[in-house]
Parts: sequence; structure tokens; C-alpha cells
Amino acid sequence: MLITGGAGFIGSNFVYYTLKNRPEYQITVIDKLTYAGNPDNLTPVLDKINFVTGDICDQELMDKLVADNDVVVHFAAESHNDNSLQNPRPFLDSNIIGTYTILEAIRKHGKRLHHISTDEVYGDLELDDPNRFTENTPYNPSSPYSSTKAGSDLLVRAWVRSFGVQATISNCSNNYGPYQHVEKFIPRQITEILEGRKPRLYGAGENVRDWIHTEDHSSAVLAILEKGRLGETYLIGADGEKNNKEVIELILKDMNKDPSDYEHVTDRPGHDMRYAIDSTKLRNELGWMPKFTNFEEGLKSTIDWYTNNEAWWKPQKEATEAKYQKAGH
Ligand code: NAD
Ligand code: TDX
Repeated sequence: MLITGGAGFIGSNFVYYTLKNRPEYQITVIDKLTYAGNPDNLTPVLDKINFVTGDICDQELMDKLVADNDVVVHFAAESHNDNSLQNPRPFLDSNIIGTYTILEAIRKHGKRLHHISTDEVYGDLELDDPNRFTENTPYNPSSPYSSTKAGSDLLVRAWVRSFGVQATISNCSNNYGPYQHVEKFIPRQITEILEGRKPRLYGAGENVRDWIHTEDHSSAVLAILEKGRLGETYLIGADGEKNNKEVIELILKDMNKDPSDYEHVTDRPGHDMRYAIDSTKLRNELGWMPKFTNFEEGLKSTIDWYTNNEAWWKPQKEATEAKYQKAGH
């Protein structure tokens, strides 16, 4: 199995999940080690996997790696909306050209691809909309990040239809858990509190995200890889809708702070209001169920992880906050 982006947050969690649950698989990770990729994420298992530092846009390298493996699980991407608003170009390179490069290698060697994507490709929902996203919701991305992910999904669909490549796609909601970069919402707030500062809420904080523990994302990906129908898209979600204000208040409470002790900062331009996933297809067709159904429990163990792993996040923290300061939040 070739795992792209395996030194990032979700990719490294997927490596651990697969090693534990499918010890017979031989795993190769390819990762460019951008600011978001951290080789330390995989240190404990480096003797069990093959690690290649490289760019998914490198055609020769991808051709060789794809030829040497049976399946490719493609996580590698530029993943942060705020960064895409400051400098969109790397998102076009990694998300569009990177996915194209992998597709061409998959086509040439007749291998199996699972493409990892996001619910953000569907745009956003009103707070009172009774509907949630399904596999049939029209694409309507808002940010440079989500539009490049939408573009990558459409490339996969076109390669399936035009060239008959064997691929599946999953679109997952917001992940949380260990090894998530401190630029993202939950780790940023936990580490701000650990550093003695206040959490930062964009705008009024009414925006809703549909939280899923990253281990549940991993189990869903493995289920799709092993049992999913080729050419199909599956939405992954765990019924975890919460608004940002609620999440910040929970983090403060669980860290024994006053739940109202946070700052409102400038809102993100074009900020999507609400994401919500209907994962009926995945559950009914493949029998998948999430395990982490108690968000507060999952959040508490995530807070513990960041509290106990300061050496992991500290080196990234200062540069991340400097970027935010420049962007005004
Ligand atoms: P991340 O930023 O933590 O990790 C991305 C990894 O990809 C990093 O290790 C980085 O070095 C690597 N990478 C980036 N560009 C590369 C390139 N050109 N060549 C090789 N490696 C490259 O991101 P994440 O949060 O783990 O997201 C992983 C995937 O899951 C992405 O495709 C993202 O769109 C998708 N996704 C994320 C979420 C979420 O909540 N974080 C939700 C749904 C889907
Ligand atoms: O300091 C903050 N304060 C705040 O209120 C930050 C960093 C974020 N926010 C808000 C913005 C969002 O409404 O929190 C919410 C979550 O923000 P992010 O962690 O940046 O995630 P989001 O933009 O929702 O995108 C995430 O989920 C879908 C991932 O980063 C994407 O890779 C994934 O596709």
C-alpha cells in the first residue's frame, strides 16, 4: 500500500491504524515534508514501513512508487483554508497537479486508488437547513483550498469514466485527534491555553463543523478500500455537529478555565457557515459505524495528548501564530 501524505495529521493516524489492524500490509509512505509534514509523527514505526521523502508532482518518482505497490491511498494535500487565502499557488500544485500525476501513474500501471477528500467541496449549508450533504449534493466550493480539492475529485471522476481507472473517493467532515497541526482550530485553542493565552474565535462563532475523530476516518477509509464499489463516492461523518463557540467553551471547561475567557477575532473571508454529513450510504452499504460517538470524551483525550506532547507541537507554534498575526486573527 502506498500512502501519500503519511507524515501529516490524518495520513499518520491512518498508518498507525492500518499497521495495527492489517499487519500483513506492506506500507510505503511518500511525503514532501512541507511545513505540515512531520517525520516525528512516524518515528515509532519507521522500522515497519518504507518512508520516501518526495513530491507527488514528481512524475518519475510517482510512476515508480505506483508501479511497486498494489493500492494507493492519497492523503497528500495542502490542507489549511487560511493559508489558501494568503497564498493559493501551492494548493494548485499539490492538490490539482499532484492528484493528476498520481492518476496518470495509476492509469499506466492499472492500480487501485482511493482518493481522500473533504465535505468542503459541497460549499456550506444554512444553520437551519434540514438537509445535510449527500453524495448527490452539487459541488459548490468557497475557498481556494476547497476549490482545488473539488478539482482533484473531478479529475478522479473523469479518469474513472474516460479511462476506466479503478478508484473510489471519500469526502469526510472535520477531523480531530492527535498529531493535528497547531494551525487548525482545536489544537490551536488547546495550545494557546497551554501557553497562557486566550483562544481565538473567528467572528461570532456560530459556524458549525461536523466533528469526527480521525480514527473513525481511518476505519471508514479501510472499509471503502476493501469493500467499496469502484467508481463510487462515499461521505464520511459521525453526526458530530457543533458550533465553534460551543467547542471553545468545552475546551476551556475541560482545561479548568472560565468557559467565557476567549477573544473574538476578525472573521475568515468567505467563511463557510455550516458543514453536515449524511453518511447513510457508507453505513448501509459497507456496515461502517463510528466508535468515537462522545465528542467531549474524544476532545478530553485530545487535550491530554497535546498537554503531554509539548515537544511535538512547540517547534511549530511560534511560526504559526506569527502567520495568524499577519493575517489579522
Ligand atoms: P496535513 O496538512 O496535516 O497533512 C498533509 C500532508 O501532505 C503533509 O504531511 C504534507 O507534507 C504532505 N504533502 C503536501 N503536499 C505534498 C506534496 N506535493 N507531495 C507530497 N506530500 C505532500 O493535512 P490533513 O489534515 O492530514 O489532511 C489530509 C487529507 O485529508 C487532505 O487531502 C485533506 O484535504 C483531507 N481532509 C482533511 C480533513 C481535516 O479535517 N483535516 C477533513 C477531510 C478531508
Ligand atoms: O483560530 C481559529 N478560530 C476559529 O474560530 C481557527 C484556526 C479556526 N476557527 C474556525 C474556522 C472554522 O469555522 O474554526 C472552524 C474550523 O477551522 P479549521 O480548523 O481551519 O478547519 P476548516 O476550515 O473547517 O477545514 C477543516 O475541515 C475540512 C480542515 O482544515 C480541512 O482540511 C478539511 O477539508
